[in-house]
Amino acid sequence: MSTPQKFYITTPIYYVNDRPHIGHLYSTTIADIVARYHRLRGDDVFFLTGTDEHAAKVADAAAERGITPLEWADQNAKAFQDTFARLGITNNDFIRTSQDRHKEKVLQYIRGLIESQDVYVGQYEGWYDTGQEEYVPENKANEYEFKSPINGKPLVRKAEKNDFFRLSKYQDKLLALLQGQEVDGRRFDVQPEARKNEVIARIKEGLNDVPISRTGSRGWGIPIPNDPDQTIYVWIDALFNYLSTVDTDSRRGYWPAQVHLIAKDILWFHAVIWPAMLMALDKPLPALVYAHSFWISEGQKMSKSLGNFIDLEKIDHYVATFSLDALRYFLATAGPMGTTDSDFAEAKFIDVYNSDLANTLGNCFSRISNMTNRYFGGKLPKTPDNDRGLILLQEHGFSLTPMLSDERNAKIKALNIVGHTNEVFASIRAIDQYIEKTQPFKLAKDPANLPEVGTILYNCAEAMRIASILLWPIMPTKIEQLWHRIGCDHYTQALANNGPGDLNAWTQWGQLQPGTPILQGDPLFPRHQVK
Ligand code: ME8
Repeated sequence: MSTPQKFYITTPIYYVNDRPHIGHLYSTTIADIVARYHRLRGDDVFFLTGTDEHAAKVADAAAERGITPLEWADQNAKAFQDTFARLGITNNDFIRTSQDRHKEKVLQYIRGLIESQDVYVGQYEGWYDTGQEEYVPENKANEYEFKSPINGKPLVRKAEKNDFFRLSKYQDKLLALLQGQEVDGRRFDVQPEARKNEVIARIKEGLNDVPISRTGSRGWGIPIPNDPDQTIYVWIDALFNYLSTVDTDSRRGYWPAQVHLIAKDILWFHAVIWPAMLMALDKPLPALVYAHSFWISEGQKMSKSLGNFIDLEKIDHYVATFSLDALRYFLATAGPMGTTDSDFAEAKFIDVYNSDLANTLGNCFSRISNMTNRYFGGKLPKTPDNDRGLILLQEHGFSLTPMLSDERNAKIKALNIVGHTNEVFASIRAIDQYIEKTQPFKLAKDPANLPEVGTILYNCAEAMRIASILLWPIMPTKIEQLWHRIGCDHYTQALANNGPGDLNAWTQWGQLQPGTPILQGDPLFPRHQVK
């Protein structure tokens, strides 16, 4: 066997000033789906998420409660960890920026930047967005009417002495990289295309050097060596998490990351400042930064005051009512990948649930298992000619096996999970059409037709098996239940504890053994009745 390919994917590390909400769960679930897909392929995956703790707003929130910043960070980091664990997220590590393993590495990187002559001491004055922990350029502050475009709170005028990183020096290299050129043996991409073009346009306006330290952080943050007044600017500290976590003897091979998955709000840091710092440190660049758009809720921007926040309580309501996998499916297929925001609305959720999960996937599997039980005593019948079975199904639009591997990998690589899922569902609909056309339920009335009915049912079960494998990364729990009912527990066993799958071998046609018991059981996705 060849050595598995390394695949490293990250989510943003989330601020611990508050508890997780649907936006955090969304990025982490998409990354989880991609990580699981790569494990299914047999890749050596490292999937990282975590928390960003040294923000001033964390210290503020702690002060309001009369506890230390670390105590507040501990509580919320635990809320993120528990939520992700409970919601089936398979991250390989959880980095907290307050951990020593991170802080030690950051100091090492800062020393590296100082040695590279790309850091100097300067004076900074400007408009600061405390919610986002970033300075807003003068022209933008004006445009935003001196309020945060994210949370509407007033921008704050700040002046301080800081250490600066010579970002301006990297302008030409960054432009060339984003325009698809190789620079000093490196490549780097930002997606979606429209977002990349926005970044390119902004770089062309000219890059200013950026502060990498802050004064007055009241002891919360990583102190700058030999300058106790200053701490490392929380954004610089945070970006380094991607590197610090894998900068150990056993993990170094994972760098550079294949994907940093983020949302559009934090693209500038990831598309410009991060690659420039990595070049200054002479490190390889991540292959792709993908910035998705935002969830809004019931047609409006999510906000606490409007009461339309999809918070942990609402998330739990969806999980309890529809199942965790249904929530994952909705996030994956109705979410804001690409450049448009998506509306999280209950009516839409129910619609997607009933039409795709209850009526298509669940119903198709029920038909197959019911007929197998009715006509063949619950044992998978024999088919005289496997290849002919596949051809028959393909004539009805089943298209999974021919495009497995390359085309599918290209889709996942481009994070086109919607396209991937649409194809799998088109193939499940093709199984349904094949049943409609061949009418095994009518044929079975004459015992002379049973061999033909057997062929049809075998083909359907086999097609469903292949489709189910491709859906596992999105709906692992339900698909493992389905596998149990078709005698495929060995997939579940292989994939347990983040173990590797063998996508290519598993998706070859004709592997279900005739005679295998096909279990009926309750519907995988019971239809949801709107009260
Ligand atoms: O920005 N829709 O942390 P953060 C979709 N600590 N995704 C959303 C969302 C929404 N409405 N709201 C938030 C930070 N997100 C920094 C990051 S990384 C080195 C440091 C998701 O807690 C999305 O991924 O504000 C967004 O980029 C991230 O949460 C911001 O999380």
